[in-house]
Amino acid sequence: MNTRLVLALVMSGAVALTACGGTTKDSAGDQTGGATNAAKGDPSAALKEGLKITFLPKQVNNPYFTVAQKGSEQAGTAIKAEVKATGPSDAAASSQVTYINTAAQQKQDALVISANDANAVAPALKTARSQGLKVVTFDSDAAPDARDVFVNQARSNDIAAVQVKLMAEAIGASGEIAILSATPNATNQNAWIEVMKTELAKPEYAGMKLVETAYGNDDDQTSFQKTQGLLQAHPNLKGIISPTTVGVAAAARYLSSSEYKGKVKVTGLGTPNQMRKFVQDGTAGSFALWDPSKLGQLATYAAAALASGQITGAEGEKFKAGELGEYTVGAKGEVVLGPPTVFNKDNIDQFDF
Ligand code: RAM
Repeated sequence: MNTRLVLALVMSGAVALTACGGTTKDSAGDQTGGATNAAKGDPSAALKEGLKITFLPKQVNNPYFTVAQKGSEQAGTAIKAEVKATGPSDAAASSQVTYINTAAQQKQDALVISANDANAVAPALKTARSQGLKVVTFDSDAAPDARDVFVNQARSNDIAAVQVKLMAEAIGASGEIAILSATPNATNQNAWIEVMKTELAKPEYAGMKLVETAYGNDDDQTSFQKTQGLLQAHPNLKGIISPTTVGVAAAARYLSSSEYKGKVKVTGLGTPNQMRKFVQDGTAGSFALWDPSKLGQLATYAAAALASGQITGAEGEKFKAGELGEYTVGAKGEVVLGPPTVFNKDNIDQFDF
């Protein structure tokens, strides 16, 4: 798999090659963040066995998080930790609060969470941390003073830039485009959208005009309907960028059975397994993502390193993440998995997630 991943990354051409397992990577942060820990960890401290780790995704019925959960469980098995996955069925701002409280009450050692809202979860996270729980955000950050470490899937700038580039390639850098996002409060999508707007202001994208940003709330049906709404509201629409695996699959499904198939382009962040049929039927060309399983793994290793006292979340600390190699905590308590991968008809069959 690693060899094929290397090939695919090289073939993609759009991204640097560092995302494969087994390599050693350093990271530097680019999102808002800030580890509050002044104390340094003890790198020689042994990883504790029997750690209790709660895995809390934005929502449980999202295939992206199912894959991330598998990675978390895989890491848990490797380090003899008990990983318990739980979470809400919707990605609403405060839907995770009760799960955070429960993790603290159950005296879990660490919480690995993709936050639905940076601030709505913060008070519960702070209370949990004051009771000894270590908090790792992954995928979507919480307020920096409410967590120890943020494991980012890739640098926000890279994630945003690749999507604008793919759309420009799809529509000849000309025409109206829309964004179909997740929830309006999602830290990750909002960060990417801000950078996309900056990208779109560059001279090479002067022919592209962002006419609307819609929110499908990471709900399949809502995203499907919002796609229909965008197409009706903007008869000259040339493309939709959906920086969410739920949104991009719903948008592609709508387009694939509509008169717009192949005419209105779609790209964004999708899982290869959800997007395969739309690439094969010509609805979608290229799209991007990282391996959610590796993201779940890395976040869980970071949680274990924190709970074992190896790291505190301070910049420069290093920890081992099993087969993923060694990682360094960057500025603002951020650890970066690696650059995104671009998928298209030539490489999509090499991926199974
Ligand atoms: C959805 C979620 C997740 C995001 C991916 C790309 O599954 O919104 O947070 O990282 O899309």
